[in-house]
Amino acid sequence: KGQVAIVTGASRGIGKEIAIKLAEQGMKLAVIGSSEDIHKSAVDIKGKGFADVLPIQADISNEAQVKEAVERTLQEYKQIDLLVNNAGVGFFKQVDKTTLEEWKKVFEVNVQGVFLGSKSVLPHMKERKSGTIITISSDVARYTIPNGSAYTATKYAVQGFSGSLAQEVREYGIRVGTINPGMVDTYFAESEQGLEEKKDWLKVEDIANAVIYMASAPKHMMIDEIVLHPFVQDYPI
Ligand code: NJP
Repeated sequence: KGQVAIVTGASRGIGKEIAIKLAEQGMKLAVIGSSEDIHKSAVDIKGKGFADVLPIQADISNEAQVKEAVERTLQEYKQIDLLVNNAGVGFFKQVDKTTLEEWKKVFEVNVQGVFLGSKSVLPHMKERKSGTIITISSDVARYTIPNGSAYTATKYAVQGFSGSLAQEVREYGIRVGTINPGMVDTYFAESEQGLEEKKDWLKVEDIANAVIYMASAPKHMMIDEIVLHPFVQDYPI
């Protein structure tokens, strides 16, 4: 209670639900999104009875904007206990049909964004000798899928990044983990939420509950990774 979380990519989908569940736990929030929708999302969350929601419109792949977002959060709340690196994009195409711009974009948001978000909160967390960084990765970080080379590559990268960071910051009492979902019913990859064909997929609440479980682990316990997928999804691991 009274702790502070930053959730990236909270304009909709998984990130918005994570923010709501963290607020239910009594946390104060800074929510980040690159579009104006982040302001509407913050209004929705406040409408559920949670006052401390600071919307910040920032592109997670832009170093200056991410730095400013973290500074604004510290000005407002004086501390940051949890960073949830959730913002992500994806597209699914054959390699020879993928443009360099598409390749760069998915790496900028999914990998550079996780790097910049983490880098920006670390000096503060190191100073306090406390903090948690959770990244929403993907179950495709554990196997491969056709037409998903760029997206899959970003999630393998995030997995490597988080593992290394976890070892690096353990001496500061900072915990780092990933949550690796299978298919989740969101707006991901230009989709819509609530489509009939996605009725058996994971719900945003499932991922948000995993974040709560990981973030509230007792001090003596470290949860490195949570993998979850729809019961109906093939499990080629
Ligand atoms: O996607 P979606 P999800 N800077 O499209 C924001 C992973 N995942 O909730 O920028 C800052 O509904 C965007 O806001 P805005 C996935 O890889 C998903 O499913 O304002 N924010 C929106 O809030 C990703 O890491 C599935 O438009 C940026 C959010 O990101 C995470 O789950 C499966 C941004 C995207 O919401 C959340 O994705 C899986 C930027 N540059 C992993 N660009 C799945 N859905 O099936 C975008 O394994 N955002």
